[in-house]
Amino acid sequence: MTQQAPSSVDAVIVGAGFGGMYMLHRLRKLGLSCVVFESGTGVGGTWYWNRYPGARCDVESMQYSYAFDEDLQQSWSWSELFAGQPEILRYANHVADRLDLRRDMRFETRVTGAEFDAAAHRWTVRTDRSDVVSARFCIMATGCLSTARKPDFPGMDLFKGQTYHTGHWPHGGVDLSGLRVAVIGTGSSAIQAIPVIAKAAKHLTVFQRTPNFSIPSRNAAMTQEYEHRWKSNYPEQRAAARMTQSGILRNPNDFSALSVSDEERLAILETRWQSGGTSFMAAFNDLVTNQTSNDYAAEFVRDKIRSMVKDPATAELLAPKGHPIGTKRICVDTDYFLTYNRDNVKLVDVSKKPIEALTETGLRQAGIDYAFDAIVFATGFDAMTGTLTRIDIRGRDGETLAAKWEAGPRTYLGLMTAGFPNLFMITGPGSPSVLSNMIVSIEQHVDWVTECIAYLGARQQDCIEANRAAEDNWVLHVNEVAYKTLYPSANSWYMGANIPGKPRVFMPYIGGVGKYRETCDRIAAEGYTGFEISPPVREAVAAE
Ligand code: N01
Repeated sequence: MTQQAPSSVDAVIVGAGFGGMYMLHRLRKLGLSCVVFESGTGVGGTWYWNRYPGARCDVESMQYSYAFDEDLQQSWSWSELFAGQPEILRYANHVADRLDLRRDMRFETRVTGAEFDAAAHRWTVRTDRSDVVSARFCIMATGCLSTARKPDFPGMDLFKGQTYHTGHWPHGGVDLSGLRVAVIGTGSSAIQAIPVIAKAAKHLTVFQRTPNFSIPSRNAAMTQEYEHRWKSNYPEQRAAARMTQSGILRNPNDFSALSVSDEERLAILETRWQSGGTSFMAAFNDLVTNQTSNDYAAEFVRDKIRSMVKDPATAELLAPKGHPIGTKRICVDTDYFLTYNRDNVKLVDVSKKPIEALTETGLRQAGIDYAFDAIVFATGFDAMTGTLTRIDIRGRDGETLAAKWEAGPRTYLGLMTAGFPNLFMITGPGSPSVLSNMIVSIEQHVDWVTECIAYLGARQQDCIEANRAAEDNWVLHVNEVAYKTLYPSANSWYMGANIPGKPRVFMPYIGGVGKYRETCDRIAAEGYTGFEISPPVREAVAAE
């Protein structure tokens, strides 16, 4: 049974993923009363929802884990280099037990609205269980990829078989054995799911609109030696990771792909390919800024695809040509391309002839009727803004967040947005977020928010709000930095391109985790430059 929420708290936290969990822990330590609302039945966020076959993190587990608690990081052991979803979810539950987090969490409860009362300096937060909670702070730990999206093909309700979305996979698992299965989409989720589904299904048809670059993960069982190498100086390694570009220690080479001979370039790319994972993109320092350098790396991967996939026509379809490598989220896989050598797997190109409709028995594309028992939508998310703008958030003067962000998200540091005092975002648009190791960025944001709230408390101040001019400058800066790279040239979800009608704006901050942290720390040390801080309402009235 989900307990009734308290009617008044210091802070409402929305979401019980890694962001919401750590936020609750920090604010409790500060002595604040909190309630966390979570629409799922348990903690874990992304790792609670994304239970599709093959789901696994593509950042190494020794790095994709909380760093704030030395006992926790020393005592927890990962079984593989890249943990699978079930293990990461066990870890999230372990942390929730260890810190006794669930007593302040209300599950199966979705926040539907939050309204700021400028006269009282308080938020009124409403849920779909009719809770009405008054709070001084409202913290959106809602995740960047939490609103799953299905295309609206005609006949969506006609299909009589089973349909699934990778981001809302049934908790009991799905038995696809012996079935004719369709997967729509070839992003990170599909690239992980397809090899596993292919092994179970009688036949698998993959509908691909855009091929993606993918690097083998080279996942393996964790060895004691490797674990010890990390744990013997964990705090130092974590500190070093915090100052990198991506929040991941991955030995970046600090020279251009154009500064070496053809042979050396190939050898370096081959070494990165063999060691596996996203560190491939750290082979040279200009892969996402110089088109020629990028072309070398992209062609290298295309050649690998051609060498792995036996049918030349299928290989050519799988070899991405329309965007620079890395400008859509680089994928990491286990046997993805080799899966297309199986007799029971077929690739269908829908780039020029889109899926026309779902039918009672399957789907229609290019005038052909395909019959399936199950259709898997691996079609992604309304990323970064979708979850926030679906909540009826009303700031000062009743302005809604959805209206304010109509032409694209506007934030100061990805932490706050002007007109919405005491509303914080964890890894919001305008922060490194999805371009980084999410746990590193979550910890940085939670720490910053906690220290900011402590600062207000220590000075008997009540309210903090981003200043519009500072926000305008930050939005400008986020754009300037993005347009120095090749990223905006791709039709990616970073640009909102996967959602019809979504403004084309590069949403995350690409300036780097380390530099961004320094900026946030400097702004806090200067007394929160670019923010307006105000005293409690009674004092403010008395001073007038
Ligand atoms: O979603 P996506 P995802 N007809 O948006 C296609 C993180 N993640 O769930 O590219 C046909 O990347 C769409 O085609 P196109 C990671 O950050 C992390 O896979 O728009 N196809 C695309 O191929 C990742 O980037 C991990 O042309 C349609 C696919 O669906 C993010 O989540 C694992 C279509 C959607 O790909 C999202 O990944 C998994 C249509 N109408 C995910 N509509 C790890 O850490 C959409 N598509 C490992």
